[in-house]
Amino acid sequence: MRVLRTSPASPFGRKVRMAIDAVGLTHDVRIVAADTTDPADDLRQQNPLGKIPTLLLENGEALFDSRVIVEYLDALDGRGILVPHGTERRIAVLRQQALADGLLDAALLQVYERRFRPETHQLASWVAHQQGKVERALDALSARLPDAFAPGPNIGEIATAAALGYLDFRFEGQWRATHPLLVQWLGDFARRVPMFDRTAP
Ligand SMILES: N[C@@H](CCC(=O)N[C@@H](CS)C(=O)NCC(=O)O)C(=O)O
Repeated sequence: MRVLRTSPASPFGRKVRMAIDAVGLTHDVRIVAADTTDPADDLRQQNPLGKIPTLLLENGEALFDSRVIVEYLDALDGRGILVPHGTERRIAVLRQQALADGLLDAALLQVYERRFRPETHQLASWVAHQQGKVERALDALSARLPDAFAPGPNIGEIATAAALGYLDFRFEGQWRATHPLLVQWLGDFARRVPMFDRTAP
């Protein structure tokens, strides 16, 4: 059986768990918790980067990062659910994923700055630089809500939901006050994709 190394708090892990469900593989992938800060966790043997999510295949191969795992799931599935067929749609959805993933990278860097540096060594200008990316990405997501193609959900939608869910989890949902269209979009997504609530941290 395939194994997904992840943790309940990981937004990239949440993205992949939703993607696994979207292609109907939830019961074919076992979730095994990983601790990225623990040198004794065999995650570092499985993925030299020591990052989650990492997908372990039955042939012993390990897949990372989340975008490669999504490509694998999409190729396995073949129906174009995660990444729709047709160049225009495909590129639009992959670009949407890149935007949401980039938002997450910038949010995670802020969390790590606070988590791993003593307060006296934290750089406010660096945090502000990352927060600028988050805010511009939110504006862009709001100005152009993720395209939905039947049957879906596609990876642009899934990655966007994972990113907004992380801002709810780690940044007290402050984005909600300034981005009502995205609030509505996420509510609709959650109703359409039950795995969003099921993977909440
Ligand atoms: N580009 C990677 C990002 C993955 C990532 O940043 N994962 C975080 C947890 S959500 C992690 O493993 N952090 C631990 C570390 O960087 O050492 C992906 O798409 O999978």
